[in-house]
Amino acid sequence: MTMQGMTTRMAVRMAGRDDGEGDDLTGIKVETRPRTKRPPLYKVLILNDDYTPMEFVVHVLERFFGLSHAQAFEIMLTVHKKGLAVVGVFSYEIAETKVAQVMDFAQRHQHPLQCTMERE
Ligand code: TYC
Repeated sequence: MTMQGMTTRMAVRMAGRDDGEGDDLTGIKVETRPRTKRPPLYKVLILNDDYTPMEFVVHVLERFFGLSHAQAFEIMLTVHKKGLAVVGVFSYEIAETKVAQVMDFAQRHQHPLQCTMERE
């Protein structure tokens, strides 16, 4: 092996190959590039139906999504006219909790209001 070849190999080994991997000279790969994927987000949707009172939906949106009365009324009307609307975007756990809270609250009041989540 030539000296030039040796020098190049050592340089490559010590500096890595610019592929995000290092080498600690033991031959064991060392992660140098942080691989941080952001967790997926989930849309929480409210669906229209013919029976749930408008005021009940407005109350649900204020209570569980922290919306003002005006914002809640606007979203309720969108659902009423278009069939559904996104009421918020959350992590999986938060979205799941909101859906469960709304479904439980609607059921306890004997309204058929539906709330679901969908990956963004
Ligand atoms: N369509 C219902 C009515 O006329 C009102 C309503 C709005 C129901 C939004 C559900 O998610 C909903 N009483």
